[in-house]
Amino acid sequence: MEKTFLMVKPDGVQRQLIGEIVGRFERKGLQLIGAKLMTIPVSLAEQHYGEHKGKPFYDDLVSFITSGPVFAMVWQGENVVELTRKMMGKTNPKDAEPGTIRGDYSMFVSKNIIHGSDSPESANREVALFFNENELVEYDKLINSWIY
Ligand code: DGI
Repeated sequence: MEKTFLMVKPDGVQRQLIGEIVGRFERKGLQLIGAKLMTIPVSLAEQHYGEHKGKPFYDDLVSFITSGPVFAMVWQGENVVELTRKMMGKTNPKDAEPGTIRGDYSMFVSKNIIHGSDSPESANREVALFFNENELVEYDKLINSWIY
């Protein structure tokens, strides 16, 4: 089953949106297999956002993501990467549709409350960056026969 890395960013944690965001993915039918509240060290933030190094917003992005706790998660399901990107909405909340997480709860591109891997390849890379194998829990979700 496909996996993805999702993270409620420091603004989402401070705004008490963890439960709301987790609830949306649960109700969709996705399966949570790993989660932790953590403060990201600068070195991990730089690896995670390596593709943006050199861009004008890079330094602010690294300071923002390390500024307070995040809620890091691994979810699995069929096409979970594409599905969760759709549920998150566009990167800039001004373009994110109502009904999406960013569209419903955020106003500004650098405070867009959630991160989600944008391809199965980046999902594998990001899951491995944030989680050890022994932090991921494989289990049968009995309700799956009513979902798939
Ligand atoms: O995968 P996404 O988070 O949707 O988007 P991304 O990987 O292109 O960018 C990572 C984060 O960097 C994004 O969630 C918010 C921030 N960002 C992206 N583009 C801009 C930006 N921040 C500012 N201030 N300006 C930008 O143009």
